[in-house]
Amino acid sequence: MKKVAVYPGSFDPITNGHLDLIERGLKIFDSIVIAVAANPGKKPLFTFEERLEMINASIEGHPMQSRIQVGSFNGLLVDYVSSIKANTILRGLRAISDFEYEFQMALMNRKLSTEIETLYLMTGMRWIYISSRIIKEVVMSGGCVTGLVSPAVEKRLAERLKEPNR
Ligand code: COD
Repeated sequence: MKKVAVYPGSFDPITNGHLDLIERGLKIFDSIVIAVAANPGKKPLFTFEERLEMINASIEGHPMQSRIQVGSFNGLLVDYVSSIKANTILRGLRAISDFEYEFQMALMNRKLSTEIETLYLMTGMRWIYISSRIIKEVVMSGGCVTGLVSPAVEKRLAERLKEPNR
């Protein structure tokens, strides 16, 4: 039986930290489903369609692309995981600051479904300081994020910066 993990997130936008986690996850799982939260708790900068488009553009041509799927969900994550007959949620940990939220989320998801386990991978050292939030902050303040996100994401961020009513 194929081992499938669901990697859920806001991906607002997807960064190289996310992509590194997916690549390392594929050493353990046969395939990974990137599950984009249609309406994440935090108000996203990018629409759902834009976030999906940036993910697809970022994995386009990746050597492991055939083992990466992109999905989306509304409502409870555990319901989505069950609906695609998976039983593992993959998440990343950068620093102690991530731990409290991730711990709470893993325990709540286990309370909601005892069939689903959450697996954490430590960030790659190169990406330890990268988050979607900090990427947006740097770009919106005129900084350069080359090498920290895919070229497609960098382009989209630059376009958003130029929009008059942002
Ligand atoms: N290195 C390693 N990991 C990283 C890096 C990096 N540089 N950057 C981000 N990550 C990890 C994050 O720690 C996280 O594990 C994952 O990548 C995704 O990150 P984000 O920021 O894109 O996604 P989140 O944390 O906003 O996603 C939260 C969800 C949308 C998954 C969550 O709110 C959810 O499941 N909502 C649905 C409602 C629900 O079921 N709630 C009950 C459970 S709390």
